[in-house]
Amino acid sequence: MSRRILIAGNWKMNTRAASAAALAKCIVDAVGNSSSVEVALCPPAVYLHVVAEATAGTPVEVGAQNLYPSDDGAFTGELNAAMLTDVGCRFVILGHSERRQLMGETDADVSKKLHAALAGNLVPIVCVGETLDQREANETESVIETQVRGSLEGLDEVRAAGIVIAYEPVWAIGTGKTASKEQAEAVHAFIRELLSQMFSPSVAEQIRIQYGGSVKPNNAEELLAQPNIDGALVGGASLKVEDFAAIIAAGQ
Ligand code: G2H
Repeated sequence: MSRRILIAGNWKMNTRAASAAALAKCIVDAVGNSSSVEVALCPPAVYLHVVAEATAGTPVEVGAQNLYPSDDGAFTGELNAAMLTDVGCRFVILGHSERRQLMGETDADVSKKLHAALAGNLVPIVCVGETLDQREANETESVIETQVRGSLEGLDEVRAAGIVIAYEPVWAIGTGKTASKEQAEAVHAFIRELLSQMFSPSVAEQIRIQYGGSVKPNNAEELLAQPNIDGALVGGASLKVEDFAAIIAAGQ
């Protein structure tokens, strides 16, 4: 089955209101009215409304970088799924390795967020990935399996089909080192087989698995040409219009 390529820009903690609006407008112009590739921008939460306004009525969609898994209440500093959809989000990135490392997020946390996202009609982009030490110790598959099973705990087949997984080897994030197309495809194929066992072969065929980690214009085409790579979660290069547009073009 053919899965639609999803290119998402993870702006992380970058931009200001004016530069976020300008960047979003430039990307809207670059994408045009129709695109075979799905494109989403994930700005810092305070600029979600700015980006939602700049992309309104266009094919470019908006995503958040995190959520808190609760209804409204006494959770100072947090944002829930209802708030994110209210400002125009369709996607939410969950369990990014920076949050796992810096904020101590666990697979159990990611699972709670995943269910909150789905209950709130958001499409979760669930991030998994091994560190360099783990890869060198030949633990990549066991680490990924633990993260996928833990992060998707309690997920049923019907809802599973609509989620997105992002494989982001930690050693390739923001380092300029990219997994080779063979390394990336091997892990993506492993994840798809795992999803097939967890849910069913047909559900596994529907789940999009993005690659993330120093995706640039010069490596996007070969990565996106792999049979189990269904898109890219792009950090640094998503902040440069020409680079991000070239990555989108590579997925067309
Ligand atoms: C990985 C990626 C975006 P970068 O974190 O999620 O960032 O492309 O800068 O490695």
